[in-house]
Amino acid sequence: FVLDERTLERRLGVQIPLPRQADTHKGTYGHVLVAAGSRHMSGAGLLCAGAALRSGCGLVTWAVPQLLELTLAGRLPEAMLRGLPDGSTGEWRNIPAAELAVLAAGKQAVAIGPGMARWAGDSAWLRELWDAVDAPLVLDADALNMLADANKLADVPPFAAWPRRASTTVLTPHPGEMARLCGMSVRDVQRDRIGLARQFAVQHDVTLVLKGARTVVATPDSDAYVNTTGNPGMATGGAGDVLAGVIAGLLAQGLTAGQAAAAGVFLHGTAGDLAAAKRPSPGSLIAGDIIHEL
Ligand code: NPW
Ligand code: AMP
Ligand code: MG
Repeated sequence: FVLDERTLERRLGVQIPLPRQADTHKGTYGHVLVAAGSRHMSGAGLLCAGAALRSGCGLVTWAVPQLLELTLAGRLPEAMLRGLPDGSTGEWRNIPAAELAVLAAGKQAVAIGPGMARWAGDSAWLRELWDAVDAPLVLDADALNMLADANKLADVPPFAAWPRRASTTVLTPHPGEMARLCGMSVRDVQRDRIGLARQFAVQHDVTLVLKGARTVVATPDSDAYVNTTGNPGMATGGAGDVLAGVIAGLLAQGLTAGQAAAAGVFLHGTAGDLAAAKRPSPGSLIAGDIIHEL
């Protein structure tokens, strides 16, 4: 399906902008947990949590390695900041998965991965959260690398053997991450984007967002949507971190995984188009501009 406003409304039942009733409060719109950012990539967390806030959810808690907490305090005042014990490294590798699982309890959506970095044994860390988190889950960037690494490590079952989650899961790979997940080259990923995305979504029972120009959203029931919005100005660091936050923000408001992924991709591209139109050239667009336009 061509992913435009008409498809969103008629096929997916999503009205843009999302309706907001008068007699509601922040609890009505859901609480997102963002686990993103580390010592050298705190910006990825800032962008992801900031985008979740702009997507209309009621509350955002942003979890970071404890070393970063004081530096980041006040950078995103609308989000609640939680530093997790990191052995004073500023890295996620020392934070027990159980610490994050405790924070995830009671949230309506959880986004994991942007700017998290990779470490040996990371797949077991993610597998613990895969089982422990009850809420809809968005996995991006380094969380996707952890899934890919599961196919190589001896002490964790390959991703295909992981149990089905009770709730929904959205994966948001760019072609490089998709190549790692599928054990193939970027060229092969790009050869049949729709076919590969659909096959992966069905096989793994996830909603798969294969990013890039004309992002493909594939659902576990084998539907595929090709986005019509976005522009090459969005080929800039952090644009994907923003998308992960948008999708989590929409999930927290009660949209299904298919609705949230499709609407998130469409709105993220629309915001990118509005941002590009305001610049003298698309090349001067930066990821934070996309958040402003949301
Ligand atoms: P090539 O060689 O460039 O053509 P990585 P990353 C390929 C964080 N960030 N079409 C690409 O190919 C992220 O959240 C933090 C085709 C290359 O092989 C992650 O945690 C920021 N190929 C971490 O950095 C801002 C494509 O994928 C590989 C493609 C690493 O993420 C930046 C590169 O991917 C960043 O968001 C496409 N459309 N897109 C911050 N401010 O804190 C990518 N590739 O190795 O996964 O590196 O995406 O930069
Ligand atoms: P990431 O590589 O994770 O930072 O994600 C980049 C984001 O920007 C994704 O949502 C892409 O779909 C989008 N993007 C990157 N390049 C383009 C492009 N040439 N046209 C449209 N969207 C793009
Ligand atoms: Mg990315």
